Amino acid sequence: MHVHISTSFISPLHSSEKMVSSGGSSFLLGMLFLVSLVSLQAEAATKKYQFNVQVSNVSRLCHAKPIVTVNGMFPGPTIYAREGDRVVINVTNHAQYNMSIHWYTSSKPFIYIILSKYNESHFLFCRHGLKQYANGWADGPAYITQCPIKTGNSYVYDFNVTGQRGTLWWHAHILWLRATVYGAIVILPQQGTPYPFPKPDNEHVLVFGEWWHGDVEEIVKQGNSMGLPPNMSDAHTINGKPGPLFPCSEKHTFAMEVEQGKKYLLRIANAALNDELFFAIAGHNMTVVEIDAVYTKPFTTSAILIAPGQTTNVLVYANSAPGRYFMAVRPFQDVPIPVDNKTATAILQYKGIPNTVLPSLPQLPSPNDTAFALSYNKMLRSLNTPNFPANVPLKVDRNLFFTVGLGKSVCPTCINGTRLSASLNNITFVMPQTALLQAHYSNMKGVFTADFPDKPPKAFNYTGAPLTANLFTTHGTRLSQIPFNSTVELVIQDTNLLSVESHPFHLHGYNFFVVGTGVGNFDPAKDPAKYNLVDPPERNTVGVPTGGWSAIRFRADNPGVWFFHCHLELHTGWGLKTAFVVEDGPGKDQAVRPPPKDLPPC
Ligand SMILES: [Cu+2]
Repeated sequence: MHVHISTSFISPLHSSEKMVSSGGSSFLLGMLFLVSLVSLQAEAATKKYQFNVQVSNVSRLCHAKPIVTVNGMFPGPTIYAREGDRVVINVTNHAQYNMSIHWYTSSKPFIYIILSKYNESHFLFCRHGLKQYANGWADGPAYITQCPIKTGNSYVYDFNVTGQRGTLWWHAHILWLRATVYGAIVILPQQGTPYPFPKPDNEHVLVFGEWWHGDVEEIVKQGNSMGLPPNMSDAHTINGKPGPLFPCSEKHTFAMEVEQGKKYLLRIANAALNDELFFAIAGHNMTVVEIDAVYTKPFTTSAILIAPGQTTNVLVYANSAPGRYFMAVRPFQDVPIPVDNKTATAILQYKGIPNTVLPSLPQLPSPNDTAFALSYNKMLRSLNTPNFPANVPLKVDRNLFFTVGLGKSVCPTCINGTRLSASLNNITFVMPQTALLQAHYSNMKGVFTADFPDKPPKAFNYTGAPLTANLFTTHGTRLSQIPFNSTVELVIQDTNLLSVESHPFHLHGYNFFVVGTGVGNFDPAKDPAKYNLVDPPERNTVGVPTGGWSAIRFRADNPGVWFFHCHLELHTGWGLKTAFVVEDGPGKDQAVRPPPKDLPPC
């Protein structure tokens, strides 16, 4: 096996460097201790990790199966850093995969890993939501910013954590491998900088996921061969565990001990492949303080809604009667589309309470509770203080309007000769064979065209009666080109092609402000007057409401090629994606950096 060692692993950069390869709260305590030892050192540290991508046997729901893991852990290790740190992760791919699936059944945010095609396995990592300035080489989505890491090879993801603090996550970014290859990223505030909310006594990471009995890649392959959705998951999980409502799950239950009177910060990420989730804790409200690593105005709620790709930090006060309480997740799905509607649970347990006490279940919103979803999202506001301002672009240089729809594509081997697909502005995205960022950086012709239209080919009543005729989409690797530093407003409009549905859209390389959202058709004459341009939520993934629209704004000040896609793996795989080519700026550091020497070849 060839192992690539970057020179940065040989010559230490800082005395506070530490190679770390495990997660968990005990590790966090250890790291906090370590950091406290060097608290006099004002400069940023470098946090180094070794990620060995390897196959391990894991048992859930009475079935054992081999899964792809990082360092044999499921979920994978939590990455800990402080704002301002440099993070260096050497990813080595030991997994072997016989890949014969459509390679574009993959994608998503923070750290991603990729496995790929042509009977070879390749890995690629992408950090979800970390803003790599001019450094898309460390972003990770396969064939967007890099080619995959082949079996036996390594690649070093080297990036700085700037202007963000809170919780993000990382995941495989090829095929559906993020089903088991994911973990959290915890970004602590800079040394000596307090949280802008009451200091928690302790904190815990909760990552939600989905579990299938069978081999996920095989299940996806079956679905693709028929042109239909693959079987839905068999369970949801909290920290990889479905909880005691499922068979053989006594050992596979995440429990968190709390002490009466203390307060806890829960760092929550939704790593599920296809499900937006409600989360609630029996007997306890939650105070939302941060989303997608941006502080929010605190508000208290009995449940949260979190879409795949998103993260949410909440404060929980252990001030109920000492006992055992279920924490539970269940999907939100407000149209009649089949969904794995089973409830996964974990346990919040007061110190001293025996395990024999039966926990009570929380009251989750019902799965089709549209009103809860809309009102919850309206509560989200940026903190917008002098220290944490909301720099919303007030003037817009470029107005974009993208329709989101399902559709059909020709598939001679599929039932009826067609397969389900999805499109933006009626374009089903075709994945390239060369990474788009490489093609852009080296001016390679013939890989993509920069002519993605600013609006759909023709206007129609987007959210009227379901449209079931003329559903064939066009296909292309078409990107939207944006001049450096221009301000962009993008309205994402759901449509009733086959069915309306809620879509969580994720933009790489940027945070954006969700300045407006609504149900029905966006009205350019009336809706902008209702925008929140003062303290809108700032995030990297937005849930576009079912049969509605969301308007986002961002300043295109990060040059490179940045993936934009639905975070439902099913829809991404069907082509619900494109990318922005943000041009270089005039300044010396406003251009895409040269690629690292170890960038995997295609
Ligand atoms: Cu979608």
